[in-house]
Amino acid sequence: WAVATLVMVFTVSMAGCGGNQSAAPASSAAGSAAKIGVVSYLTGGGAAYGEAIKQGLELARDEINAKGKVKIELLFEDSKGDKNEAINATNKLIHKDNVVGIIGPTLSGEMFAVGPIASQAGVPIMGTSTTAEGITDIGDYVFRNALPESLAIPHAVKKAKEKLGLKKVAVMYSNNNDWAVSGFKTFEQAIKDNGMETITVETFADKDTDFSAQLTKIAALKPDAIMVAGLYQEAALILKKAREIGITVPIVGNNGFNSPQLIKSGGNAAEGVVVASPWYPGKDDEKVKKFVAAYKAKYGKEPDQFAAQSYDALYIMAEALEKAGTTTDRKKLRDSLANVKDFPGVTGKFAFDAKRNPAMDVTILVVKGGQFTELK
Ligand code: 1QQ
Repeated sequence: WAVATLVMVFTVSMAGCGGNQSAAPASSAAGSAAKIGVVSYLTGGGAAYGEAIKQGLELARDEINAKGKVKIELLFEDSKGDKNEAINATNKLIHKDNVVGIIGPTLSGEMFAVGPIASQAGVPIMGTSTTAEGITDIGDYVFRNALPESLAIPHAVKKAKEKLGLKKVAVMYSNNNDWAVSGFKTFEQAIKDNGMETITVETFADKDTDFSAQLTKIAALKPDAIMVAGLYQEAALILKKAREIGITVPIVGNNGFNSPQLIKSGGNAAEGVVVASPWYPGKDDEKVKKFVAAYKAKYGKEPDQFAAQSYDALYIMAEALEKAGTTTDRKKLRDSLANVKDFPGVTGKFAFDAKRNPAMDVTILVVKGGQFTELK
């Protein structure tokens, strides 16, 4: 109710400001920068996701602007991982800043909250990390270059079963996070499809810090592995507690595990973690090497998956703007985005399918020596 009320109040107050139109009001002279809004999880517990996303975008923006074709201006808004903050940020970008398109938000739950607003206003919005089931079903203006977990998780589960000889597994997921709930369902299906058995399902919530009850129960059941759908904050604590109480079996994670922050917070307990990703910085590919070198030069560290996906996302937006021949027309940008094919990104060759989801390759990673390495 609170959300619905907020949206209504905003819509009414903006009624005189010319919202809900297909083109962003052209306040700019021809040839000026395209305004792209960014809604990202920049502060709070999951800020390492947003920080990587911001850095990837800023590097791409600087490179694109230096090339002198389409110019991009990025307008960042912090969602703090909160649906209401994401809604306010999206409304501001659409109605006040008059952006031509939006990149973000970071969490699938946030996209379920703001995707309908952008769609209704006719503003293309592209998630770079929103991996839950059903994201692009929100509407024709909703895109993602994030690899959907319906594609990633089955690969991770299959490979983990083959390499680690799994038969019976325990599953844990955050039940107040839309993305983790979706990930849990995808895990369950993949476990079934690979002929394994789920011997228990344990839930927790985002921001929980004590996982002893769930893990003590799991330890007594002696599974061959634990599959966890959760963000790195909770996942790192789960890993530590599991190892502390003597659980030594492999742990398979979903997209939340793809941040190096999991390894930083989890330390030794993160060793052996398995996760699927479209990004692998050690890939023998010229484009990847160039990106990794430029990122390291700018930020003094290797780019993670979230940085790589946002870097690609801005290039995809820029290409779509260039092909559409506009910096302000939201409808033209949407249609141009929908036609992006064979884009050579650092996360692989990229195209949107008919439902504005990406078609791309997956690598299965395992944490070894404090690093993500390829599980071969
Ligand atoms: C989602 C995710 C998260 C791990 C992003 C940080 O994949 O919410 O869809």
